[in-house]
Amino acid sequence: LRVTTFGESHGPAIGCVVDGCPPGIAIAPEDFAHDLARRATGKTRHTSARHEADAVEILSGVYEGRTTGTPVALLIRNTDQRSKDYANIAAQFRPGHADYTYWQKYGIRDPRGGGRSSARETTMRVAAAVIAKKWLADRYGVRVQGWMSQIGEVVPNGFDAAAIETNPFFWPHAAQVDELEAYMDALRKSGDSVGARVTVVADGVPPGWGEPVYGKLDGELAAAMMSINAVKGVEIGDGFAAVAQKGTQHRDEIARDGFLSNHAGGILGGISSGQQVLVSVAFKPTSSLRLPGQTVDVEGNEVEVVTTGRHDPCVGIRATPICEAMLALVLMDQALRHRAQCGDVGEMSPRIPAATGKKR
Ligand code: EPS
Repeated sequence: LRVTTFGESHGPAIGCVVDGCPPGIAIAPEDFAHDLARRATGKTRHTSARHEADAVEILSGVYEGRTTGTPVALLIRNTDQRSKDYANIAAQFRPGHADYTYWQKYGIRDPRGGGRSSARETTMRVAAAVIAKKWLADRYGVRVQGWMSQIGEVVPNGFDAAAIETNPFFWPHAAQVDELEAYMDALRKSGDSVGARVTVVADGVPPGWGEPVYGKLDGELAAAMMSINAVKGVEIGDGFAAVAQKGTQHRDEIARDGFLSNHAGGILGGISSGQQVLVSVAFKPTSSLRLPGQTVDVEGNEVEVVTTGRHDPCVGIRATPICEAMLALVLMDQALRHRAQCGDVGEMSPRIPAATGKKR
């Protein structure tokens, strides 16, 4: 599976090409609405006020409601650009922003809405993954779900999966939502931004997906998550906490009916173990701030930068569907690769039954 996106935040449209989809996947323009709305701006006061309909046009690869096996091209037209917001920073670099590196690399950049480095680009990842989520669910019963597992210093002090979709933060503990609303209101008033952590899991992944050395499932997941704008860290399973663990603590012992723990995050030696695949992603605080900061302009003069316009005080708030999308796309790719090499799951012999067992 190959996915690429195109388009800029303030250009006429954004889009993606999803190449390598099996034929016969039922897909209609309205299938995209749910996940795109989960990611969109302008839904609550805690995210950017830009209003985009995010209506998907299917340009190719689908005939009479089913994928044909040819590249699927999806397009979303931008409708709410306010490019004058960027006039004052067109010749300056926001500290902490890709403005600086784009300029150093290319010597030219589209400053409107951050151009290609805008969070707007993630829309098409979510759109592409609607196809992947559908295929994974229908073909293998794999289900992908994410939630916000930290914002600033605040962590969930309870977990209820049913709470995740009932609040604007994808927070898994309803009793804390008022606290988060107040936290975000104070942050927005202060003009500052904050980072966040998002956790995504995939249930129902059979053992065997991923390649043992090059193309490891965890390696591909890390690369996919790090390719999301604003991501600074990725952990699989216990991740960096494994540093302080003993082997007896970290190893996931195996009983006849399943693993007894899941410190590995469902991946051993780059290959899925049949347990829940667990990935956690760190988002940096947004760098577009109205609080003045020190920087230079394109001539190298020291200047003070102030970013006006509509910005997310925490990009992590909208990141749950984006991380889900990257997890689903990587899993679909790995499933197809596994199938190409080893045949379908269950077709090989002999194997012990998958130890899907208990979670941590
Ligand atoms: C963004 C700035 C805002 C956000 C945008 C990401 O856009 P603008 O400058 O045009 O008001 O709304 O996010 C989206 C439009 C989106 O769909 O995610 C930025 O600086 O990254």
